[in-house]
Amino acid sequence: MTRLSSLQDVPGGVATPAYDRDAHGTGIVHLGLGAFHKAHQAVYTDDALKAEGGDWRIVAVSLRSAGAVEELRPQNGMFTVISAGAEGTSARVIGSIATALAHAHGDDAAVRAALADPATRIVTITVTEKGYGIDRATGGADPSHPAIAHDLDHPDAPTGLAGLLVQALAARRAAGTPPFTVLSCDNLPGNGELTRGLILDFANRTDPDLRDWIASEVAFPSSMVDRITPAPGDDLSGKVREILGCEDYAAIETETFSQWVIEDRFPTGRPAWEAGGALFVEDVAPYEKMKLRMLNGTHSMLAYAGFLSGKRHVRDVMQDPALAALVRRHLRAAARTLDPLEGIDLGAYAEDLARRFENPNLAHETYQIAMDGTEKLPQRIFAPAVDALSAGHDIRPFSFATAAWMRYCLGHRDDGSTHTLRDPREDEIAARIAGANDADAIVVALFGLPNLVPDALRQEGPLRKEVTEVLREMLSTSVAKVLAQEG
Ligand code: CS2
Repeated sequence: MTRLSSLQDVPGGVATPAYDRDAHGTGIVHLGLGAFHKAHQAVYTDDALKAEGGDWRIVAVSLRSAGAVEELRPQNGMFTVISAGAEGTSARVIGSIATALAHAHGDDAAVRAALADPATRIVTITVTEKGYGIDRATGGADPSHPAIAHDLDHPDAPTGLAGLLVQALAARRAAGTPPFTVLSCDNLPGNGELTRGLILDFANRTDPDLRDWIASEVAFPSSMVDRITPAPGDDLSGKVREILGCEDYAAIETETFSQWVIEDRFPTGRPAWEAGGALFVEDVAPYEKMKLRMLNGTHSMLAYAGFLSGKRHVRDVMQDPALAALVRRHLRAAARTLDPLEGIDLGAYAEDLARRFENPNLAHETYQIAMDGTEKLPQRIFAPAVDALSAGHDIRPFSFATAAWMRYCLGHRDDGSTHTLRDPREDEIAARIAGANDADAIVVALFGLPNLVPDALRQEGPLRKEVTEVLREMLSTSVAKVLAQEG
């Protein structure tokens, strides 16, 4: 069977880029070429190119692995996005990626050139929470993060996000090239401001003048991104073959829903992303807080509770009445921690989220969401828990979610099956809980992880008490029993 490499290969029923790909130059370097970028920013950029044209195609960079690049290159950067909703699926071929580069596999000079190129006016980022290397206590760079440590030692041969951006900005400044705008698209609160703090601190450690130039010249707008995109499953290539009639090794599957809210601060211009439905606002913070606490917070809760009770996919969680009740309880509790947001009905938003989680045509693994808990829980669970506690609201849903994460940290389920945590702090977690034989000791061990749980939650008080109680119950009976009682 042939492989997707030109638009002539695509059958009539599948949408293709409605613009001449070769007529548009590049204007964006994307760092973190994964399924989410392909399902989100690449699609909005495809829409913008169709609506208004411009030299806004993407140089997509994978920082560590080569797989995504090897999949895209023989296909001339093209790939299929399958959108799966409860009503069925549709397919579309995306043409906005012009070039794919594997930084750690021989393309470092090409990446450096793309970042220095005056044509590059925006750098978008999806490196996941753990990719930044931010010290959450100071807001600066974390020197114990492997990429930060390496890049501080080798500023001329950077491997990570901060090192690459600072090197590129220094080169542009030296060449008299205006800087690019840096647009974080990861699920972090105030992602623009956080990235700015990281970059300024990193620059300051090598060149304080450069730090000041970045502080005054570079824009770091924040953005809220949303589209549930599972890691591609084994059955995807078969599905694509059926729809396209050819092979597409770079295809991805995502949900129909998509949202992007962006602060409109792009001094050197931007694509017409509004053509794809992006919303430009003055302040993204309330949207980001809503999405992180309601969608992502509930996702993390259901991932731990669901995975531990043998639910492979989010849709299976939603089929279980007790778990589905816990999902709705968590959505309500998270909503209560938010200020009203003009034009948004939080009750309707919660219902929409529950329906998206139910999507029968999307195979989103609970184990995927459970990954990197120490990077996710602070903004998803702990921050709203602090607010609920100080407002005197019900904190039970947050205590429950925290206990479920702790139970997950033990690395085995009630049926005896074991799992690796897939968390950047997994060794530290394992060392701390080794020998912790009961709920009290596990809570002491995990609440003691530096820079993780806010003091308001760690201290003796209602949340700590509830977390210990729920965990004790899970250990003395079973997760399934506790779910049935709690839901
Ligand atoms: C999920 C997110 O894996 C996770 O942690 O909660 O990737 C989630 O699917 C996206 O943020 C949805 O926009």
